[in-house]
Amino acid sequence: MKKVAIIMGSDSDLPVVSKAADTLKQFGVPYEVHIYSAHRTPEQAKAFSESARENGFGVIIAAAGMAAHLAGAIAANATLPVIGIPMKSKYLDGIDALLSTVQMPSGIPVATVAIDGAVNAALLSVEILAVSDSELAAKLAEKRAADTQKVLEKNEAAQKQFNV
Ligand code: RP5
Repeated sequence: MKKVAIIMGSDSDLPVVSKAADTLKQFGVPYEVHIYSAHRTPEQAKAFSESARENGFGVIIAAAGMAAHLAGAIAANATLPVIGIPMKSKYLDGIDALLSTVQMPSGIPVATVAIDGAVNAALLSVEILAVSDSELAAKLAEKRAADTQKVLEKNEAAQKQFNV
């Protein structure tokens, strides 16, 4: 199976981005975590992106905050699907990173998830890999069904508590 790369701009992103790793682990999808910054380590970010396909990756998740150029810079140097996670920061609540990540020019796509949307970034990665992996697709269907069941149980509990 292809690996997912989880790249983040700083170790300060780890508390949120580690949820992507946890989610991939639940699906048994192999992944690697790296800290590369578009601004602080541009050469390393470029080298990683350029060699990602030959190194066995199928999807790259890139998380960054503030003037978040990481996902775009990685996408510029790779033709693998790149999923951007805009990270919330203390000044502009992540709107800065959201706009920096989502507003890519034509030709260099970045699939951007919600601010701090690490779980969805991982799920989208699994969905991409599951296009050609029926076992993984079955695991996704199972998770959807389990999630639906949880909401139905909460609905039932709420009805018992509030509806006479
Ligand atoms: C971005 O700047 C990082 O992705 C992080 O979200 C933000 C702040 O980084 P630190 O100053 O905490 O290292 O590049």
